[in-house]
Parts: sequence; C-alpha cells; structure tokens
Amino acid sequence: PQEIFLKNYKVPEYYFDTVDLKFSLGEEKTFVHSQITVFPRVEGASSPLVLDGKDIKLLSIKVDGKELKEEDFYLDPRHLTLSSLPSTRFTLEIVTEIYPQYNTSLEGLYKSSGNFCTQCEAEGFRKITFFQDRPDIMAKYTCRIEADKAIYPVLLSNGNLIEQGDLEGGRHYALWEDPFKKPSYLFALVAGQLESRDDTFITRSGRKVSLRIWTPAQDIPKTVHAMYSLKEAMKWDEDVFGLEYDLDLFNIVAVPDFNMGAMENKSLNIFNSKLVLASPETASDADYAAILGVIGHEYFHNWTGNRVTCRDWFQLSLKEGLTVFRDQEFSSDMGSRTVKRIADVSKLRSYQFPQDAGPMAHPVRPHSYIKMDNFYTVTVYEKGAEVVRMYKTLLGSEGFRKGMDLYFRRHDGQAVTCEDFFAAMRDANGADLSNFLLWYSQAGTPLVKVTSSYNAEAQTYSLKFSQEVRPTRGQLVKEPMFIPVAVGLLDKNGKDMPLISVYHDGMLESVKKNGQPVFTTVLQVKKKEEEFVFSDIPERPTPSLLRGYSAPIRLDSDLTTSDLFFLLSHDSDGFNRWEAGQILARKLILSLVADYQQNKLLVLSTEFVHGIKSILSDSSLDKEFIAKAITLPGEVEIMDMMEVADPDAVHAVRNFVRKKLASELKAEFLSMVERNRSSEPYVFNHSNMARRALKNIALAYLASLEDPDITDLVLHEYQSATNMTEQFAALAAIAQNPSKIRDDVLADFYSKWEHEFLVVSKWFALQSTSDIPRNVENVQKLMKHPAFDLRNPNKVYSLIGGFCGSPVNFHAKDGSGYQFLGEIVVQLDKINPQVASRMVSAFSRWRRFDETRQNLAKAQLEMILSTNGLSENVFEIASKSLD
Ligand code: B3K
Ligand code: ZN
Repeated sequence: PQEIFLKNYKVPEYYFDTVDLKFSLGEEKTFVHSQITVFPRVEGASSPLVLDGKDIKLLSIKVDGKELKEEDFYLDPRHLTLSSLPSTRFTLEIVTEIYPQYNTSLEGLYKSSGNFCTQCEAEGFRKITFFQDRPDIMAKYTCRIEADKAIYPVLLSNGNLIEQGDLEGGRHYALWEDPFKKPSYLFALVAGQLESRDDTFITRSGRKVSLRIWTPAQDIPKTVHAMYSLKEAMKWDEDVFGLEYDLDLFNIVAVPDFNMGAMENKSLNIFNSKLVLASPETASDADYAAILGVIGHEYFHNWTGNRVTCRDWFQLSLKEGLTVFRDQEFSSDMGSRTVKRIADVSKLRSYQFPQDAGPMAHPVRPHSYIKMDNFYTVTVYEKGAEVVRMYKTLLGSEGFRKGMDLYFRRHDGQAVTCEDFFAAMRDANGADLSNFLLWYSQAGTPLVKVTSSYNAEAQTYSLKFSQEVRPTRGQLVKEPMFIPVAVGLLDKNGKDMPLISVYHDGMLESVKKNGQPVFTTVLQVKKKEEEFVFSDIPERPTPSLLRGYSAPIRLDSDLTTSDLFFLLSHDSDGFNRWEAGQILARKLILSLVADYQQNKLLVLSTEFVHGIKSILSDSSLDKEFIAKAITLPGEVEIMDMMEVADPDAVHAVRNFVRKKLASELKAEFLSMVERNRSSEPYVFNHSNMARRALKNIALAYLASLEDPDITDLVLHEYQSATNMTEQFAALAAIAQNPSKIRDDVLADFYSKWEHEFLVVSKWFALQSTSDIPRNVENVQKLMKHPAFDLRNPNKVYSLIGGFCGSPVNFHAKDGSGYQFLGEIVVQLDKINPQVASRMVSAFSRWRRFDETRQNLAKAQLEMILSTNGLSENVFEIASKSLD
C-alpha cells in the first residue's frame, strides 16, 4: 500500500468547469454517463490527465465528441490516464458501468433497504465514474437520474430540480442542477420509495426555503424533532455568524445502512437514520441531543466545508474541527453551556487523549496517510474543535467573529488550507499568534505543570508553568506550544478576586477590560518554562486554573485536596467546579487501585462521600450538572493514567466506589428517584432532561446494591416508564447484575421493540457493553440472533464496538475478547473495510497492558495482517499498531 504525504501536494494540471452526469439506474447494471468541460491549468501544456477510478467498468471515452484511440489512454486498477489531449478547453465524455446492488462497502453508489444512495467523501466518487477525485477540483454539476418509476418514485440530487418526466417502459427521470461549484465528495444521489415531511424556513433576507426530510412512509411521524433541529440550526447560524442558507431547497434523507453519522452533501444531506428518527417512546434524551447536534453540524457545513472547502484531505480539520466547534456552540446555546462543555471534554479525554498517546497519534493536520477514511478521527474532529475554540478564547467573541467574516470574504468558493484560516483570524485582529500553528502540526497532548506561591509582603501571587509534549511516532523532538490558560483567583470566601495586572517577561501588563478589573484572565503560555505574577493580591488565593478547559492539555497542578474541595463548592466557573470533583475522584480511584493491587482492604474516604453528598443536596445546582458531577471518571480515563493499565483492578475499584457511595447515600438516592418522577408527557428541553438524568443516575447507583427492594423499585420504573429515556435507564440498571430477572426483562424489552430497528440496536449495545463475567459468550450468541446483521454498521457498532468498549471483558486475561475481535475483523473486512478498520482500532493501545495481554493482542494483530486480500483500511491501522 502506498502512503500519501502532505509535503507532496501538487496543484492539478487540469481543472473542470462543468460536470453533467446521467445515471440510468437498474437492478442488474447502472450506467453512468459523465460529460466534463476540462481546461488545462497552463494553456498549451500537454500533460497527461490522470483520473481516479475504482471497481468500475469503462465502456467508452470521447474527447470533443470523438472516441479516444486505444494508444491515447491507459487503464490500471486505480487510474485512467489520458494523453494527447487538446491544448485548450475540451469536452470529455466517459461512460461507466457499475453494480450498486453488490456494493457492501457503503461507499460510492449503493443500495440501502432497496433504495439507491451515495456516499462520496472522502474518495467514493471514483467508484461511480472516472474523475479527478480530489477536493480542489470544484465544478458546477447537473445530474439526470433515470429509473423505474414504480420502484423509485423519488429521484433526488444536489441543487434545484429543473425538469422531470415520464419515459417509456415505466421509467421516469429527473434533472437536477446545482448552481454552486463543489468538489466531487459533495455529490449525492438518492432514488427510492420515500415520503417527506415538508416545512419552510424564511431566511433573514427573506428567501423562502423548502425543507424536506425523507424517510420510508412509516417513519415520517418520527421526523418532528429533526425538522425542529434543522430550523433552529438555520436560525442560529444567522444569529451567531450572519450565515444564511443559499438555495431554495434543503433535503435530508435518512437511510438505515450508513458507515458514519451523516454527510453534508450540498443541499442533500444523507443521514444514518439513527440521527434523524426519534419519538419519545423509541429514542432517549441522548438520541434527541445527538440529532440536534448532528443536524446542526451537517447544516453548518454548508458554509464551513461546502462554500469554503479543503484544498486536500490533510486539511480535513479545516472543515471538521471548525464545524464541530460550531455544533458544540449551537448545542450549548440550546441547552446548558456548562453541561455541554463537560460532555465534550469527557469525550476528548476518554477517546482523543488515548489516541494522541498511542501508535495512531497524528497531528490535527496529519502529515501522511494510506487510507484517508482512517483519519476521520477524534483528533481531527474533537481536538480540531479545541484548536478553533482556542482562537475564540484568545481573540474574544467579537474578534473571533471578525476572523470568521474575513475567512468567508477571502475564500468563498475556494478550496483552502488551515493556514488560510489562521491568517484570517490573525489579520482580522492584528493579533500576534506566533507558534500557534504548532497545534496543527505537532501530535501529542501537552503536559503542563503549574506551581504557585504567594508573597504576602509584596501582595503578589505567582504561577510558574512548565510544558512538555512527549515524542510521538515520527516526531521525536517537540517545540513548546502556545497555550491559553484562563485563570481566576478565589478569595477565602470563595469569591472571585478582581484581577488588575500581571508581571510577565519583566513587564507589568494590565489585564483590565474597559478600565475595569476582570475576574478571569487568559495567560498566554508559550515557552517551555514561564512565570506570571499577579499584583495587588491582598490574601493567599485558591487558583481556578484552565477555566472552561481553555486548552486541550493535561494539567498537573499543586492544588491540595482541600483546595479541590474548596473549588468544588465555590468556583464560579461551572466547568472547573466539576473538574475539581473529577480530579479528586481520579486521585482517589488511582490510590485505591494501588491498594487493590497490593491486596489491601479498600476503604472509601468519608471526605469524598461528604463531597458527593453536598453536591446532591445543593439545591442551587442545575440537576444535569449534579448528574455529571456525581458520575465517576470512566475506566478508560483511569487506565490511561496508569503506568501499566490494569482493567481488572480499575473495574473492581470503580465498582467498589460506586457501591459504597450507593450504600452511604442510599436515602438521598431514593429521594432523588422519588422527587424526579413526572407524569407529564415527554418534552425535550433542558429542565426535563436534567430531571430525568438525575433520576436515572440515582437508579443506576441504587441498582449496584443488588438489594431485592431496589430491584422491585427499578422494575416498577421499567414498567411504568412512558418514554425510552426512563425505560432504558431502568433496563440498564436491572441489567447490571446477572440474574433471572435480568434475562426476563431483556427478553421482554426485545419482544416489545423487535420491529423497531433502532431500539434493537440499543438492546444489542446494552448487552455487549455489559461487564458481567464472560460476556464474550453472550456476544457470540447475539451474533447469531436473527436481528443481527454484519452488513449493517449500526448493528456492528452496537454489538462489536460495544463489546470492545467494555474493558474487563474485551481485555479478559484469557484472550477471549481479543480472539473474538480478531476473527470478526477478518470477516468484516471482506464486507466493509471502513467498518472493519474502525473495529480493529480497539487493539491499537495493546502496549499499555501487561505482558500476557500484550502477547495475546499482538498475536491477533499479526493474524489479521497475515490475511490474504486485506483492505488498505485495516492494513494501515493494524500495521501502525504493531510498529
Ligand atoms: N463529512 C462527513 C464524514 C465523511 C466520512 C468519510 N469516511 C460527516 C461529517 O463530519 O459531517
Ligand atoms: Zn463534519
């Protein structure tokens, strides 16, 4: 397999102006006729034109209407190379034959539940026709679709419908025209039996936009929330960024077979049905929130991704990091900002930090790849969003908006790079952002240490920072990064002290805003070692560091346990209040893990129990915040902080802490359940979700007690629930412990919901992620369940992905989990390489474990690599994991 490097980027020799596609869709064969106007970058240059093409049959090529002679083209398994081309603008016509009905990779044109649909990002367009399949080739497209009218009554593509009609033999056609230039990865086509929910949105300049969400007829009632989300997103982008929708029609199509969440094709977004369909009975609060966020995300791509796109795939974070940042902000504005921030940071720490410390570590802008699909990662997306957030932290809301405006002014209609975004932010603000670009090129999570000291005489308070980025693959020496650290100082009553000025680099700098002291200031830490000294500090403060998690770093401070308890109860920064609790919990669990490993008796500190109790009983706190604050850090996060990860010890200790808290605070948890019941119909809003979150976490704690009275209570909650959020939480609580009741309730749930594809996926996930002993056997059984299908990504993610997400069982010391995954990866790779490659990633941190586990995991990786006909997708992840 060939590795592709950013440093080898070359501008194309030819550009495309217009692309006119004609699809003739059939059950046995589909014909694709493409007519492209091509012009050379340099008139008169006679370079060959290299087109990408994969798994497609070439039927004919014409240049300016004339069939090309055999000596003027060359076909290899991945390219079609044309030579002896005209030296100025010409027309290229290519006809290909493809077989979407056999396409199980779900990339290119394929069938899902009998309907045709496409997925072209990153490099799927080349599975449809021969093309310069790269994002810097932007052209205007038309698309004519022809198909059987009875089987495929609805024919959709990008842009506006300009013509449609009937044809002979029961066929019909539709002609679509997209007035905006776009790269091939944004092309889309859908044909099938679909109905739509229709609505309209009037943009602030008065454009009336038709909104349509397409699904099979029976699912239309479940699209209310998706439509609501779309309209809110459209409004929000106008209000916050001044960005309006630019066409008269916006379509969303939901399909059950989709490799990822959704795709932002111009005016024809295609979604995994999981992220469109919701009803109170079948979808949980988490599903509703995910739909809101992802509908927003894909809509926001219309400007950040589509109008301004990426020059090459290395720049992916230019659109993804930015668009994730935008969807995070959207969800924050629609719900609780603090709770959303906590959720996003937890995700970063549980998934991105491990990636950044392992063999797949790569910069936000990778330097190389074998298969681009492997780089749609938490680093490009989530760390990329943190990088965008840092611009905002450094430049302020207004400065950030100025930067965004300049970015669109300069680059609308272009394919650009991360430097272009950086330059827009810098130039719009005249800001000094020296060495900030390292965030794009340097992999690894910076480790920052802070020590503090107070000088009573001088009334100054010093913070000394030192930073380090550990070596990662191919990057042994690292430079110091530009780290914005938002800081506040609390006085002895827990109030924020006014901040006036800071000595830094031998200068006294005012931190006032508009002549007024501030309560939070952003320190710009840029050197390996650096000191900041606050002046006019009348008493020893407690520092609140990295407020709002102002940079994606690991922070190691000299805060004492009592400082942390103090911050937990007083910090005005909600995120840091939660963070103080998490640091305490992490320290506590890690020290208990050490006790466990030395066979010592486990004792839970009463101080910690009191800390949790005081959060529970603080009625001034938001309920969803309380739910987050009493959630213990995850097992992966804890394992990540150990020298040698010990999944059994971490699991045992975390369960011990949970159970101990449940028994010490049983009365409080019971009253939380009582007080947070409601007989009102389901509403998706912050206060109701917060109430349900609190009730559900209380149930989960209580269920860990394995007490028969509690089992009755949970069973009652299960039976009386009127929405999926509460029903599923009760089911999950019961399912914690093996028992006959567990089996019965799981069976009951399945029989209730067996006809709801999305609920069945939840049922699979609940069982696969279970920590009950030897769960691998249950998962193996479920693989044979009639509702399981290895070709459907959602089912694979639920059952196999879910299993790998449960450390005790996946990392079972007998190697049963590894062996199970190894076998599945080989099987799955033949069906769908993208999904197989996501699954094989579960092995990538094998070096973090003890020798026995290392050998077992390594053997599976070697077995996978020795398989004949392995895809490049799986090859890349498996081979990088081994070296
Ligand atoms: N841009 C798509 C992801 C495409 C993944 C291709 N393997 C979804 C999104 O981030 O909006
Ligand atoms: Zn995206």
